[in-house]
Amino acid sequence: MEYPKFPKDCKSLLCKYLTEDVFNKLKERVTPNGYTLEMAINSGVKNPDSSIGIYAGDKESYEVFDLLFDPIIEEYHGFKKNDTHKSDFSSDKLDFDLLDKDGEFILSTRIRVGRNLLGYPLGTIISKKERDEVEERVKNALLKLGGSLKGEYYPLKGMSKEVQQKLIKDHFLFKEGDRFLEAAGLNREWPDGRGIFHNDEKTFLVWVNEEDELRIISMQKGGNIKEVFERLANAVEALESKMEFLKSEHLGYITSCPTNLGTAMRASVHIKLPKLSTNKALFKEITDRNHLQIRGTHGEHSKSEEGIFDISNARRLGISEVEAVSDLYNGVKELIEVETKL
Ligand code: ADP
Ligand code: IOM
Repeated sequence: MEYPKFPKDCKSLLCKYLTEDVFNKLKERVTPNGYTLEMAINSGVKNPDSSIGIYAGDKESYEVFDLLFDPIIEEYHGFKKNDTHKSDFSSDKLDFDLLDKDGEFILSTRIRVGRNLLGYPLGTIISKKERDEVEERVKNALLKLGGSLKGEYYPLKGMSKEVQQKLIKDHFLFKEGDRFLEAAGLNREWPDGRGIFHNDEKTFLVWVNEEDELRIISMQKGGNIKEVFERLANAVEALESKMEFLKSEHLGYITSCPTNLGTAMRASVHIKLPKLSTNKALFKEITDRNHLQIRGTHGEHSKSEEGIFDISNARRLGISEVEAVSDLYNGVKELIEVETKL
C-alpha cells in the first residue's frame, strides 16, 4: 500500500497524525488476528470527512499501531500513554438535581456504553461464524434478564422495512448503510448477526453487532439523567455477571473506535436551545469548556432538525462513568442557565 493522499481540507485526526514517517514504520505490521494498517485506516482514507478515521481490529491493534493510535487517543480524550483508567459506575455518587423541571428544553436522555466480548476479534474483522456466535451468546444472556430489564430480541434479518425504519426514526435502532462503518469492514454480511433487544417501554435496549458487538442503552423522555444512569448501571452489572467483556488495565473497555475506549460511555440529551443555538460561538464555547460535543438529531454525522441538538460527553477514557455523566450534567445545566438569561 502507498502512503494515502488526503485532500488539503481534511480535518480528521487520521490525516493529522498519519505522517509518511509513521506510515512507513507501521505499514508492514500485523496483529495476531491479521489486522493491518491498511484495514485500520481504510474508513478515514475513503471518508476524508471522518472526525477520527481509524478503527481497531482487536485489543492488540492499540499496541501494534500505537504510533498512530496514541496521539489520536491523547488529542481526543486528553489521555497520555502512561495514564491509567479507573471505572466507577456508582449511581449513588451522583448528586444531580432534576434539570429542566418544566420540560421546556430537554426532550429525552440517553446513555449508552459499548462492549465487546472477550475471546473474539472486534467487528471490523470478526468472521461471520464468530459474529453469529456472539449474537447467540448475547441474545441468550439478554433473554435471561428479569424485572424491568426483561425484553425480547429482534434480529434485523427478517425485520420488515416499516418496523426497521420506524425504530430508526424514533431513535431506538442503528441506521443502515453507514459509509464510515462500511469502509471499516463493520457492515460485512449485513444484516446477518445484527439485531436489537429491548424491554416493552424501550427504556433499556441493546444493539448487537453494529460498531461494537454490544451497545447497551438506557433512555427515556425528559431530563432525569440520574434515573437513566441508574438503569444502565444495573443492566451492565447484570450482563457482566453473564459474560466477560474485552478490557485492558490501560485503556479500560476495548472498542473498535478509539473515541469510545475507557468507559465507552456516551451520555446525551436531545435538547432545544432556540436562542443559544443562534449564537454559535457562545454555544461552542460552553460545550467545549464542559468537554461536550454537539451532534445532529439523528446521531453522528447527521444535521440538527427542528432545532434539536444531541449534546453528549466527548471524553470517555481516563475519567470514570460518574465523571463522564457529570460532564453532561454540568454542561447542560450551564446551557439551560445561559439560554434562560438570553
Ligand atoms: P451512538 O450514540 O451509539 O454513538 P449515534 O450518534 O448514531 O450513535 O446515535 C444513535 C441514535 O441514538 C440516533 O438515532 C440518535 O438520534 C439517538 N440518540 C442519541 N441521543 C439521544 C437522546 N438523548 N434522546 C433520544 N435519542 C438519542
Ligand atoms: N465512532 C465513529 N463512528 N466515528 C468517530 C467515526 C469518524 O467520524 O471517524
